[in-house]
Amino acid sequence: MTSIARVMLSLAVAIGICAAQSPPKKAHIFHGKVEKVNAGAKTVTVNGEKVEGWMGAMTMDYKVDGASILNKVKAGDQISATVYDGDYSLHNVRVVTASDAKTN
Ligand SMILES: [Cu+2]
Repeated sequence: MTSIARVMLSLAVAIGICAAQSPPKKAHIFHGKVEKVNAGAKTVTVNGEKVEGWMGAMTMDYKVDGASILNKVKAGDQISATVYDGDYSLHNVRVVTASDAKTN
């Protein structure tokens, strides 16, 4: 075997091992109402609906996948987000219905 072939083979094995160790996590869609934005802790307190196989209906603090979303949501907003098995943070948060509350 040439040294190039040897390198290619070990690379292929390494990639194969990486892929085997990180199977795609199951995604769920989360719906809830924002109770509070905790800018310091970079979390949002959300009254969430039950997500089968992920979380019951409850109000709790969730981490978000980027701090910028904390400026886009406010108390009273209905949001949806993508969540993954084994990861209790909210990804790709979308405001579904903005709160009527005046924020000036
Ligand atoms: Cu919970």
